[in-house]
Amino acid sequence: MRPEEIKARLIEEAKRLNIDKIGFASADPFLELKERLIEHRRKGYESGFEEPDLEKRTRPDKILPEAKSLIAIALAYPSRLSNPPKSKPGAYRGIFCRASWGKDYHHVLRERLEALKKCLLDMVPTASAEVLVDTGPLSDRAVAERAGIGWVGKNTALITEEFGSWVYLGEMITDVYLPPDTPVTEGCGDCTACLDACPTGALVQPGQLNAQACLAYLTQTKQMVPEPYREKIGNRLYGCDTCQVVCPKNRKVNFTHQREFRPDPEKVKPLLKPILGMSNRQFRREFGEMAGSWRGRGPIQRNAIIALAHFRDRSAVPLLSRLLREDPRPVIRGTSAWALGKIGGEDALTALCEAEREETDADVRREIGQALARLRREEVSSGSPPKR
Ligand code: B12
Ligand code: SF4
Ligand code: SF4
Repeated sequence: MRPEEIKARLIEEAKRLNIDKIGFASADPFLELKERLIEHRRKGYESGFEEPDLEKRTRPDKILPEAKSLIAIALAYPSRLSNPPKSKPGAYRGIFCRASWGKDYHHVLRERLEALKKCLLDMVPTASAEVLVDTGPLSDRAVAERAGIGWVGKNTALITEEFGSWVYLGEMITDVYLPPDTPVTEGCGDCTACLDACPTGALVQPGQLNAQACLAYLTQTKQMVPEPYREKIGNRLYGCDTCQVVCPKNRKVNFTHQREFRPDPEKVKPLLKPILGMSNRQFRREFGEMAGSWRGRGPIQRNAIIALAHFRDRSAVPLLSRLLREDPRPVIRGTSAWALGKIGGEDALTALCEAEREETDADVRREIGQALARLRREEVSSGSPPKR
């Protein structure tokens, strides 16, 4: 078969598979990206979730010898909840980012790409092909950009004309030559809405992100969130959508045709307090299908505590006091101490004083000390006599 025919057949198959966008590119090394990645590492902007081998990240032939072409795909996901649950006093909720709504996209895109690969192998039985979604070494955005799926915006997201940046990306590397598509020339123009809206200044310059300061990253770490970022996390349980929500290219964009990504409002905006009582097994049963569960319950529970502090939820004080006293995980105890210091009140103060006597972990003790100091400062400035 001629390369044009193979390509046309793949495009047809992609339509049948309900793939929203498909593009083709050469598998040449990503030389410009390599320079950026070196600079990125030098400045300490990596998240640590990226493939560490920069050769692998920029050379498709390091993954598939004789690589000739890249086939990029995009699947659109929803951006709005049609029936969001309401927050009530004492029944506050957190939020999972949109990239975690519905079924884990890794499985969905992988299935579609495997079906596309089968179609390719039916046409060229001697072909080799490798499917990658997110966890592979290549930059999915750089591949999609080269294949004409969209352009990379100042918020670093790959933006498509039809679906904005609300798309997941994946690709196939193959040793079959396929005629490449042309990259999109559209761009952001004078707009700077994402740079202005980012709560932490993580977008250090147009198109460049310091992942260490990005809330999407910080919600996924397993250790204590550094103090200056805790308040900024707000009620985010996983990920951050701010720089995409403000993007004019996403205005009125809400595609719900991919059934797998339709959100269950109770799961993507869950009540905070029940999350804190969940065992590993309960957590997996409740959230295991979502992409946002990949780090386990620890980070989500830590973020739920931060969210309760954000809402200054006094009704959560007994629960937070119990976690501070009894939870075996120092991160949960330390974050609870911080939250009690934020929420304040007589009961929070009592719980912190008791924990100060019992706690042995140095980091948790530091959090307790800082929380107590904050509450005592507030007592002094409000004029009430110090109680302990
Ligand atoms: C590590 C990682 C993260 C890290 C770091 C993100 C980042 N921007 O670097 C963290 C945890 C913060 C993260 C967050 C998110 N992620 Co993420 N993440 C990845 C992962 C695994 C690697 C990305 C990477 O290598 N980053 C390092 C940078 C340097 O590489 P890059 O972003 O691919 O590079 C492009 C641009 O940044 C730009 N660039 C880089 N440096 C410079 C410098 C200058 C001067 C300029 C102009 C441009 C520029 O050029 C590259 C393209 O040519 C990819 C999957 C993959 N294998 O590619 C998903 C991926 C990028 N993530 C994705 C998503 C959905 C998200 C979130 C939206 C999730 C959320 N709601 O919380 C946020 C978005 C945050 C943001 N503004 O980027 C999608 C993006 C889809 C899209 N439409 O763009 C991907 C592609 C996963 C997928 N397969 O769908 N992510
Ligand atoms: S995801 Fe959030 S914290 Fe990260 S760059 Fe975008 S707005 Fe900033
Ligand atoms: S908000 Fe504006 S600058 Fe940022 S990505 Fe969207 S169009 Fe580009």
